[in-house]
Amino acid sequence: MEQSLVLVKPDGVQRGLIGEVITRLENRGLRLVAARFMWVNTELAEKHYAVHAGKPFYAPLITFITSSPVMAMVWEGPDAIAAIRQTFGKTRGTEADPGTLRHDFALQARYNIVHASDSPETAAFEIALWFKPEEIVSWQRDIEKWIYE
Ligand code: 3AN
Repeated sequence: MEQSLVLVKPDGVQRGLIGEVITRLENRGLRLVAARFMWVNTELAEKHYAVHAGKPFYAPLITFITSSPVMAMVWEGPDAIAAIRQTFGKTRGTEADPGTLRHDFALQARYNIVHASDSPETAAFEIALWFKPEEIVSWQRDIEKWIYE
């Protein structure tokens, strides 16, 4: 099983899209294993986006992610990282495939509703940054026997 950090970012929270994001991931067959609704402080924001330090969009990105609460979650499932990124679509709303969350709800790059880990290495780093090991819930959905081969 693969795990991914998922954030419903300030724009998604303010637009009332937490339920939409969760519904899409539940419908896909993925399993929620951790969740926390929270304000992000600058220290956490800078650690999370450290790979983007120095890029032109870095400072506004830190301001944005700390501007309103976020819904932080960990989702799990077979090929969860690829599945979630496919469900969310490309970074920029106008480049995201029709039917993806970002296509359906976003236009540009910064205000793109969600974050999802982009590799197993990134996922391990991000999950450890956002959650304590004891906050990850180990469980199974009974329906999974009809979804996971
Ligand atoms: P993704 O969230 O699709 O993995 P990343 O990791 O490349 O995208 O970028 C992290 C975040 O930085 C994006 N979610 C978005 O909020 C912001 N971002 C990325 N590229 C741009 C850009 N060209 N202009 C403004 N914000 C950007």
